[in-house]
Amino acid sequence: MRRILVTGALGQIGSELVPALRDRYGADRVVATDVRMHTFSTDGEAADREAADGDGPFAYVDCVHIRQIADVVQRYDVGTIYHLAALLSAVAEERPREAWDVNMGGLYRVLEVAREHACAVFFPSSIGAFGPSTPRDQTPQDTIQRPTTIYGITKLSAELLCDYYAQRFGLDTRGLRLPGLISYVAPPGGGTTDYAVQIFHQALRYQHYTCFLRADTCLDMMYMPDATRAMIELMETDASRLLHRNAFNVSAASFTPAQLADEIRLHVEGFAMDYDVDPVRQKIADSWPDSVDDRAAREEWGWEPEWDLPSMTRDMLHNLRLRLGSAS
Ligand code: NAD
Ligand code: AKB
Repeated sequence: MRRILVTGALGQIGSELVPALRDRYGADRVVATDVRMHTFSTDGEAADREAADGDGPFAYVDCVHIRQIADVVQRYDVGTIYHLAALLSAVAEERPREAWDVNMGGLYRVLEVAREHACAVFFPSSIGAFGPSTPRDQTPQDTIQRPTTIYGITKLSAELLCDYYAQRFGLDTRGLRLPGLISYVAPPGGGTTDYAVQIFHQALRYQHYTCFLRADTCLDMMYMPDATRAMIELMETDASRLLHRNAFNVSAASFTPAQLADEIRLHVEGFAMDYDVDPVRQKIADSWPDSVDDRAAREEWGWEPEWDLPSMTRDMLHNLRLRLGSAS
């Protein structure tokens, strides 16, 4: 089996996807890469700053530099790339030019290297690829997509670019439109759905959280173990079953900040939440669907979420209590 490369591997998703891939395929089969470093020596070119971090190979790769991607793909005989590197929605809105360069430039270079070396590519799109004119409830798989954020514009363009490489060059590109992801291993990287992670930390530390979205802002969410499993299952599916290769709607739960706070309150006595709405992130959230229809994913490759709001909340609090050393 040729190796797997993960870009942006030290982020919220990569911190759990890399271990999940290593458990499944073997530690030395999965090369983690990022522009941040676990460990590195300061001499030599950036692309050569490389370390085996004990769990498996790690290399510095800035995905806007095609040579750095190509070197690692060649050196490790990579056959599949999970391309996670990107700027998330709130950060992208602050730095739109960088967001375009990293999100589009990075994907374009990954696809070019994949074409050269016949690699399969996984691309994580987002509910951000939809916009205010998209049907809001149970958003269909195939529908109007006119995103109004730079993040959404890069995600929609990326979906189309992945389709193009599949149709034009026969590249095996696949992807998911992920909802907001909730996890306790690594912090979220600057998105609109980050409140749904921060709330757990603050609830345990201070029994209080000030939310930057309005109480009634409904968005699709998913627990990270479901998300990493979905990515691996999609990439393992026989290609002949896939009609929507690059942008499957997937969902596990859909809720508002007020509903999440009520669920946490069942486990954290006295937890209180107030609101200090951030107009930028609220506007982004208001342009996204309340919930998506993921029947295409269920029918074409058997997608089935395992975690709902109550089970995810229990597990998050349990694991964070262990991490904070206050198990009770
Ligand atoms: P994150 O911000 O936590 O991590 C992104 C990683 O990319 C970081 O470690 C960062 O150092 C790295 N990076 C940034 N610029 C880079 C570059 N030029 N070259 C290489 N690496 C670079 O993001 P995440 O939450 O892990 O998301 C990963 C992907 O999944 C992104 O494409 C994101 O849009 C998508 N996604 C995430 C969510 C979510 O809720 N986390 C939801 C939908 C889609
Ligand atoms: C963000 O809020 O930017 C991400 C996403 C849903 O794409 N979590």
